Amino acid sequence: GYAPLSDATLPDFLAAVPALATRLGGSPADWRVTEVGDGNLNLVFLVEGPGHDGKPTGLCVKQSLPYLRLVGEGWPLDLNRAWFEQRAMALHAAGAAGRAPALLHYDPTLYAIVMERLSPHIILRRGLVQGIRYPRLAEHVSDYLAGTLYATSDLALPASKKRPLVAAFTANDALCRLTEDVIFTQPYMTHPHNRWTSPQLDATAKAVQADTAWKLAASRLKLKFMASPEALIHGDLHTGSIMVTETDTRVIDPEFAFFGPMGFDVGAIIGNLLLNYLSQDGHGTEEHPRDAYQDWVLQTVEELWTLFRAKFLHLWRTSGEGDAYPAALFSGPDGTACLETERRAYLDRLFTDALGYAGAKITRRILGLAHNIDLEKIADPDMRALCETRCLALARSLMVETGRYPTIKSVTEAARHVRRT
Ligand code: SR1
Ligand code: MG
Repeated sequence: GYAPLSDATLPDFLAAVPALATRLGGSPADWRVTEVGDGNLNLVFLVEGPGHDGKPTGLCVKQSLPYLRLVGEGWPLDLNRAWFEQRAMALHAAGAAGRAPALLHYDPTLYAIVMERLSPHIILRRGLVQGIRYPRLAEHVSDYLAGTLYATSDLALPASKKRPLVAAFTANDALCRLTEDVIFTQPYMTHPHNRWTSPQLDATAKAVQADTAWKLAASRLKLKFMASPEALIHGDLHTGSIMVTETDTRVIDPEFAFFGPMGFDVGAIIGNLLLNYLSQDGHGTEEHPRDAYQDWVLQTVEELWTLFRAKFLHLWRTSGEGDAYPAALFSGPDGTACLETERRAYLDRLFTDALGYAGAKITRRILGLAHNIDLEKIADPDMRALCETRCLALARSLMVETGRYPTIKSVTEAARHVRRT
């Protein structure tokens, strides 16, 4: 039966899987286990063994807890999220090989996933807060987004293959409802889960609750999230779900995966980068200003969207085998031109969705339950409140004033403008 693993019980679990025991090398007594989970939901263990060829080898084991770790046992949460995560890892690996840790084993009784240990990678959000540049981040994240979203969409998959997948992931109801509540609903109302760290935001939070245009925008985005099975999305692609070195980038933690709107993933990463950009004023000092770093963050936002768009279009032009847009209807020069126009319009719509979701992701990190170190690590409460207020201004505009943003440059310009306010 299920029981949470511990430093003491993990070696026996791994020893029972020959491929894992061989990979770690030595005997269970030689394996060093550390619980390192600092996320909101699960247990995460790193295991180090002597290796089978004299080279020390590590594994990472992630196990569902029957409750939300951030809150405790009072908030039960479906254990089966681990099943959705490992299934999404396998399906996404087909579209974006090498952009996630290798999946090594899944135990359905313990709801435990064993994967490659990433080293010396760190969580992207931590690197961004320290002001570290990742020159290949935009290239790698756009590979992941274009590869995973295209490969699981109706543009690439025949309906008879996609529909059973949509049905399987519909059962990830618990995590979808969590997102619907904590991202699209609670931040816009008085709710016991909400908190904000700066009392200076009290009036702003009240104003948000009275802002019908903002609440409508959040609800429109929520509806699209609930009712648009466009592709198998990661579902939680913030900067804490990406591990990096200066040359490598891996996406982790797709436990919120389900068939939803592609813009939700694209917007999640853009929103988190914009939030980081606006938080940097709380991390720079006179001796070590962050202005040049902030330029790099915005440049990364621009590159990420531009590369994603180009890669997605390339995949569609070169490998469309799905049932949408049947080739037989678009033959001849007219058909080809018409389909190309439609592809660009499709990406324009995805862009608008992504910006709305970027705004929603920013808002929830300031007024909702789960917050980010980007803002929380700012020691000066007035500076933190100023950064948060700027973030909220940008977030509202992205969600409500959708017509103001025809290009990604217009978004980064708006972020620069908000920073000057
Ligand atoms: C209770 S909210 C917890 C949050 O942590 C995860 O990373 C998701 O973003 C979720 O919304
Ligand atoms: Mg996570």
